[in-house]
Amino acid sequence: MNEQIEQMKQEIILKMNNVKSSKELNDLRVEYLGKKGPIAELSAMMKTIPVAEKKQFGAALNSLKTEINTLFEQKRQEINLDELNEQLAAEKIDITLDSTMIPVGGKHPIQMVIDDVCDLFVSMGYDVVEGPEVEQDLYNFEKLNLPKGHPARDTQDSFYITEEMLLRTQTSPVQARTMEANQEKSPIRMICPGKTYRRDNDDATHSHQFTQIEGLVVDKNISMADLKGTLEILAKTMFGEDRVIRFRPSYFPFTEPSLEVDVSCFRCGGEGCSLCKQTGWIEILGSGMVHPNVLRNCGYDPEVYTGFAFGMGPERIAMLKYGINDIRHFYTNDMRFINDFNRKEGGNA
Ligand code: 2U9
Repeated sequence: MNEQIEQMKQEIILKMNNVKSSKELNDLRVEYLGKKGPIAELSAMMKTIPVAEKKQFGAALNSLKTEINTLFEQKRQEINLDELNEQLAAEKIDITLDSTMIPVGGKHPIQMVIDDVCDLFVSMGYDVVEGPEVEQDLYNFEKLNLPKGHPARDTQDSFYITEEMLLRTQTSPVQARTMEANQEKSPIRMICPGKTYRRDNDDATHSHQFTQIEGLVVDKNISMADLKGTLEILAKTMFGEDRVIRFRPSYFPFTEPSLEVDVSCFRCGGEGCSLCKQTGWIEILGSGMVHPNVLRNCGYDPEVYTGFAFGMGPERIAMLKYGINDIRHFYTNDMRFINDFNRKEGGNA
């Protein structure tokens, strides 16, 4: 009987050596240790064993069971480890691979100009205010001293949506709304950047959609000296410390007097060159003292309050600063143009 037990043990060890997976090991366990397996059969034989041999047979059988269980447990641990290593190898991620370089956005040159101007005016205590691009005729024209039939409306050929609504032709309605909404009629210092729209045939110097930055100051005792000092700081900040400005008389319906502002040429310093068309001066802005009608239309008493306003086109400023010769470059998204402005490659790792 002991021989039979030893034989079975050797048989199990032999089969166990060929086992490759936990499933095969389980199958082998069921085969030998299951209810209908040979070990169960040996246990059942206990009944038939003569009493004198029972003790020794029982001990041999128990030792076989213990040994076999130990062998199965060892093999199970071995297989678990192998399987875990296989899984780890299969799921391994090679983090040494180069990351893909993807292009990341940079600032558009128009936004650079807008940000520079806003930063300057915020540093001087101005608020940056934005407003609707779909605007009422009332705020785009009427309140700004441009009643229906006014000839200056023709110079701002507009995209009307209905009789009363249009795409704003300037950012000035934002100032008109702000003045009107100011119940206390307290002083105003504001700067308004934004998109504007005029019916125009696009060419190198015209775009039906463009941007504006306008500024407005309203308070008691505001004079043209305040306007000149403010615009001098603007010109020096945008075009260099050595710049000086000059005023030329002009006409805008919303300002009186109205003034065009030139800056001394930042390329030749005023000597005369191709950029300034040999004049030494470059036009950069329109400005003026707020027209009394505009103050009144927006709820400010022109006998008590005065104000100055100015407006500029960021496209023109960017074209001058960065030597761009066609306004359409700003809007046609040619990557060769866009990449010239501060764009960087960035990784995604
Ligand atoms: C209010 C009162 C007055 C805004 C002003 C200009 C002069 C001006 C042009 C510059 C280039 C427009 O983009 S552009 O073509 N603008 O010359 N704008 S004064 O005056 C205001 C605005 C709002 C209530």
